[in-house]
Amino acid sequence: MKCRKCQDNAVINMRQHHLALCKAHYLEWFEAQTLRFIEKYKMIAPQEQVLVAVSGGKDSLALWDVLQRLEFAADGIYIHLGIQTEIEYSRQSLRCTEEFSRQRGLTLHMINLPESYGESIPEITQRTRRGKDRPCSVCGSVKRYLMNRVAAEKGYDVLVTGHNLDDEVAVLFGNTINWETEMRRRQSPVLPAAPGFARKAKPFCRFYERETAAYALLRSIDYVLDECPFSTGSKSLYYKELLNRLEADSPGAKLRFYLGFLKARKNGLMADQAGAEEAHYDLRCPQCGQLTSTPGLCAFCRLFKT
Ligand code: Q46
Ligand code: ZN
Ligand code: ZN
Repeated sequence: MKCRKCQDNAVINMRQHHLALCKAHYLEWFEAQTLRFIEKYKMIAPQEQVLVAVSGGKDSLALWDVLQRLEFAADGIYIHLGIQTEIEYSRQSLRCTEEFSRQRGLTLHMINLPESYGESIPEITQRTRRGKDRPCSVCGSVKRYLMNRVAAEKGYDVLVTGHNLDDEVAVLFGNTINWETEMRRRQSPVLPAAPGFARKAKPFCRFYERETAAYALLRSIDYVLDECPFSTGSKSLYYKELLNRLEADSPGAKLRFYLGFLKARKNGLMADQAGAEEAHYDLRCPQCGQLTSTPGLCAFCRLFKT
């Protein structure tokens, strides 16, 4: 297979775009597409301060790399979750993240959950008996809270995450077949800022996972290869498998599903697009001062209430 642009050997063939590219042209295409999505969905304005949620995985490190190449002022935030099973997931992902930021001289904010709050994610889950063996809901709310707080306290304009098309389509599929209309209403490439909360954006939401993986590999980014051990057996992995089968039979199906959703959204199908999930957060947590939607302690402080 030859590169569409220069006739060198192609390193990737994107069937959904009818496009095969060599290494140099793929890297160029990937950066240009990222910028196009950022501009199209008004994710980041040129002078804004960006905070990248970094996990040590391919998507978030690739995103930080591209934003830096596109000359956005992008710092990183990493949350050490204390997930130390046999693969020592947290230690490996921290190593990749720290090396990445050190090599490029980038600013990395770090929060070490066990050190700062005395407990790891699995320990909080066990003590609070929330989620049984699956700590993902506790983990998700802890990460959201800490990232929102750091973004607000340090004055970042936008918090970006490395969610790719496969992630977004799996969430959309789950929310659709379960009729989670409220969740679906909030799914968007960009969520506007609300008082006390930075804007949120997903610049990779239109890239297939294999495209972000190819970018990370071709740029020789050293990322953590293992998935978090708690992702095994999750609903979202199951949806991804189903959607992969659909994609194999019908190339481009995932992208069409997602773009169709965005079009419907734009045309007002998701009525009352109130915006950020935090739009109704108008009360303050008496303990940490963070904005919350219900009276009393916020969800994060409630986790640590003994
Ligand atoms: S890190 Fe946390 Fe994920 Fe691991 S415990 Fe679940 S939510 S799977 S992105
Ligand atoms: Zn080429
Ligand atoms: Zn609180």
